[in-house]
Amino acid sequence: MAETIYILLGSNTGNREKNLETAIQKIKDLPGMELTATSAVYITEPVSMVGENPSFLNQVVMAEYEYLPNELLAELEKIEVSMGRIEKGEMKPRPIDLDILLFGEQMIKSENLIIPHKELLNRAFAMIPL
Ligand code: PH2
Ligand code: MG
Ligand code: MG
Repeated sequence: MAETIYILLGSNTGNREKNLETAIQKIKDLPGMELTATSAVYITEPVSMVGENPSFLNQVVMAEYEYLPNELLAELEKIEVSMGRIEKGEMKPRPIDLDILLFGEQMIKSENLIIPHKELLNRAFAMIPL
């Protein structure tokens, strides 16, 4: 049975609008994924990042997804890498960051995945588009 999921997109290097569009297209093309809604695009101040950081564009997409949280995580990481993400650290500028905010009503705490996203309630750049 498909689950309703929400993914936060964030981009703060390169052509940020285009990065969001490209990432959304790649999300749409994933097996088992049916995109159902996209939020507005928000220009946001970088939060808890070090040094000079350009502002972010943030957006949330809603979808129906047929497979498992870990499979989604692996697919999103592949998209990040295909779009030029080098470092996984939180603090570096990135062409695209894809974070799973919610996965149905599931609560997950594994080594590589925490759902709901652990900072969700602290981050206006996620909560408002959500
Ligand atoms: N993501 C972060 C840290 N800080 N700030 C904004 N405005 N938008 C983000 O997406 C963001 C951030 C970690 O992934
Ligand atoms: Mg993030
Ligand atoms: Mg991330």
